[in-house]
Amino acid sequence: MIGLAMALTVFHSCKPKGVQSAVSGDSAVKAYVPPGKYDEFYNFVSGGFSGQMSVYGLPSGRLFRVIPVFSVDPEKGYGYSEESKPMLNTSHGFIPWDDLHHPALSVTDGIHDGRWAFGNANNTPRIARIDLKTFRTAEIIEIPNSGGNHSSPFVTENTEYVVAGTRFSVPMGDKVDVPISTYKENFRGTVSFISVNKESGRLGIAFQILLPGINFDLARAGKGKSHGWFFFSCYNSERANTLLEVNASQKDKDFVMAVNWKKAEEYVKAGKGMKKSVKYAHNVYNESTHTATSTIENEVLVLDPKDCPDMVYFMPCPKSPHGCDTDPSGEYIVGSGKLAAVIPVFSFTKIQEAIQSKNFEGDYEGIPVLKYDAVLHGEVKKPGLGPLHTEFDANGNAYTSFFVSSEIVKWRLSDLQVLDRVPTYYSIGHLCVPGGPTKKPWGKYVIAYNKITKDRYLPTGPELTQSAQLYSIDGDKMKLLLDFPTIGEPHYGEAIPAELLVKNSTKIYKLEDNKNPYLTAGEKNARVERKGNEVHVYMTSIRSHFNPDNIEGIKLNDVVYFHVTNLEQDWDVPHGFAVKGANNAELLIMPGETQTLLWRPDKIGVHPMYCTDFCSALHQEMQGYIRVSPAGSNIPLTFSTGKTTKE
Ligand code: K7E
Ligand code: CUA
Repeated sequence: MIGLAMALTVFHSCKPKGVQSAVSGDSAVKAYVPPGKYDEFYNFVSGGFSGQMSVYGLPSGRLFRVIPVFSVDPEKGYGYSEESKPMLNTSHGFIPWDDLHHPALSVTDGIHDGRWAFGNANNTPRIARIDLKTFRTAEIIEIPNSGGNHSSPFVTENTEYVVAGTRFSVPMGDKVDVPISTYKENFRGTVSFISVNKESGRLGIAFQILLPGINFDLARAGKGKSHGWFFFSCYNSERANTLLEVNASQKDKDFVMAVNWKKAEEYVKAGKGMKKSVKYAHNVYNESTHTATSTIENEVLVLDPKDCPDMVYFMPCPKSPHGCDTDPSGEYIVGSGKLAAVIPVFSFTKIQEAIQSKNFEGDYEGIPVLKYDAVLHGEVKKPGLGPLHTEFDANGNAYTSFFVSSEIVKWRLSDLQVLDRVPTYYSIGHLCVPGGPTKKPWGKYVIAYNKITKDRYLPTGPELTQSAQLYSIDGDKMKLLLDFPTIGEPHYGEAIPAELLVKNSTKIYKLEDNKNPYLTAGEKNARVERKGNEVHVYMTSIRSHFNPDNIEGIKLNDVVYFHVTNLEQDWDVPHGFAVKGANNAELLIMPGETQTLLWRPDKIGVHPMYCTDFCSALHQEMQGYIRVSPAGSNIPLTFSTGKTTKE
């Protein structure tokens, strides 16, 4: 008896007070995907300061893949293989990390088309394009004249452009070495429109718009009737350069900025753009050579609203705006002031009328400011505290996240009535309705990406897992179904029906299409070549051996390149490659692919190498040796596989 009572006490005291599971009835069933069954949606979620993007199944919350984007990933050799290193090149040189906040999925006619995902690098401004056939990063473009690419990478209705709005305004051009106290005079902001090639997806900076020195936070493209427009939230219209928590919260209202990008295109055509000399890296991964190249570009086209009337307008928005979201019809633009007590909803029709009748309250640094009341559809009253982001379903409802009051609030776009609210555990940032930012929301769920985990999971030292929560929205009331942990900080996610991706998923790279210059086309071509102190090992891997697997005649101070071609042509049979003492990472080589590891042997002796990915019953036998001799030695360069040991 006593033993049992003790056990119970201990059990209870393990679980901190205040934890609520709040699930009921059929919730478990709704989130349960039986073993061997597929999820209904892919959820692409940013990794925040992990610099990666992760892919989960919904409704199960199961983690499928971590896609390295802006950060090196030794698990996959990304940023470690010679072929992938150029992906992380920038105008500052090789950068192994960044902070990815927002995934955006490509759309055609405003509907998910399953072709690409984009992600933003917040710290060293860049945009990445991920190929959804391979779930790999295919391209990264750096954004010049930017100081923190937060307002990014949102897409237009046909993925004509992805945008990049600078979070920090910075001095630019010839006058960059200036006192910080000259902020108002010398600091400027930009928003960039990055074109996306319809067939190849290839990115290019089409133009930038030069703006006053405010901070751009988030953005959404117009769609439907507002196609051709882009909306950006801005804060720090005070243009403070220190202690922004106080100094950038002085004014009652900041802005949502409306950009007529069709008009901007006309100005570009008419030659209104100024060519500015800049420096930025453009990195592209070539699917047939399996190799990335990095090019440094030197010029960008800049439009100044002074020379381009009717292109940019400001709308007052209370107070320190964060999210800025357009509804599926394109009529409503929802602002979210972090410190505001209401949610302002703007009407695109009214914006157009106000522009026509020049219903301005004045200008801000030469850019017309529309009258708040003239462009307002209405305000959602007493919705909650600290509204951040809004997503939509297909039935005219909006779902807004509230950081401070830690909840999701459902409200109706037409009459702005609050319909339902559910708590989140805890302090939600972004939220995601599958298809929520598109013209055709798939609905069914809303996912909360939380900022604070606190007592939801078993403790893991000072830092707890990051966390997301899944709610059903198919009834009148939102219902919590599931908590699931995430990798990195899950700022935002987009979800897409699995069927849109499954049929296009790459299974192997065809060997006959492999144009890597270091390809070893079949075992008979395996060889080792010396060029001065460079040694090139042309190696193959197939279950379950390397060719060659015995190499001699390598010398100290040699620079050795292992070019490993995986000869397999079956789905899901990668081979790995690692050599003792290599101070980078493994290679993980997909079927039909060639990847290269650079090794600078620093010790005399015989160095083991092996396959790192369990590939067959005889995976553990997939190994070999490399003999390293002194620099002046005359051991000849030899290589073999299957030569028997001398008795
Ligand atoms: Cu709200 Cu960087 Cu989109 Cu995080 S941001 S929450
Ligand atoms: Cu190849 Cu293990």
